[in-house]
Amino acid sequence: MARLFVALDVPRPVRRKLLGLMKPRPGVRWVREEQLHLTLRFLGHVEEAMERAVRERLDAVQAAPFSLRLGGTGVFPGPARPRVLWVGAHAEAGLLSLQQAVEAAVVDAGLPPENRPFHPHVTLARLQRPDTAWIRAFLRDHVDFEAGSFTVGHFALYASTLRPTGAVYERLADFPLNA
Ligand code: 3AM
Repeated sequence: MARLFVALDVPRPVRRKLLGLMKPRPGVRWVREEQLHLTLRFLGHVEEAMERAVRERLDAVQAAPFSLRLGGTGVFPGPARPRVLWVGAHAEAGLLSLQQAVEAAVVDAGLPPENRPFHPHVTLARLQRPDTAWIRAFLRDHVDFEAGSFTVGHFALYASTLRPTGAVYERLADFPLNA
């Protein structure tokens, strides 16, 4: 059984801009450059047969390439209990229609629907200590942060393996956008 998710890759120039935010700080576990991504759908642990069905349905997704702009920063679940520090994605039509097509594909494959709202973001760091003063200052300093725009021409299926040092992601398959 693999722990899977569907995500967008972040191209190198945009990753470099995100890396520029990552000043070492105790209790802040920054995401490694090669692991930066925007999750479209977390699938959880799935059996091999279900993984095959999901891959088939993802292969059949019809969606056009679109432009995506990353900017702004925030925390999950909220400022009172910051656990994840992220850069936002502007929720434009292209992104939302791909996310909906991916959702329909995985439900069609037999997985239960996601009923939580989609908050498009790229996780920058996991926060191991509630250093709320530092977080507040970071969010204030980066309120106008822009990481730039890029064209999304594919999405990917990833496996996530949980390790004591954090999750390690492996790209399993690429799905081009070509509608
Ligand atoms: O895009 P990010 O890095 O925020 O937090 C996990 C990560 O999201 C999320 O899926 C991505 C790849 O692991 N994730 C992990 N467990 C999850 C769960 N039970 C989850 N998302 C929703 N439900």
